[in-house]
Amino acid sequence: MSIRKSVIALALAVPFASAFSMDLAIVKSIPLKDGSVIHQFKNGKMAMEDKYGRPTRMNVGESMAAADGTTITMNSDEVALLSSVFREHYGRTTK
Ligand SMILES: [Cu+2]
Repeated sequence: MSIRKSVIALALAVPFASAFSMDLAIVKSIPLKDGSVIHQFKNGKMAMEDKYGRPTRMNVGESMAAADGTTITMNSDEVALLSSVFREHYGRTTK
């Protein structure tokens, strides 16, 4: 495929991707001290990824220490949503 054709193909693919990911979009991923990561979705909700890269449960209201020293309070526990994101966007399956 020529470069020009590839660019056009990409331009056509993007609107579908963004329409799909409207609810699933992660706007922010914050690394924690213990190696896990908090993902914040576009709607403001959060989900945790453990240090092995798996979506993991956490209690709402629980505080976590971010790698940069700040404290973050869990406002929601969107494990299922994070699992979908991993499946759809990264091709990873979760156990
Ligand atoms: Cu958490």
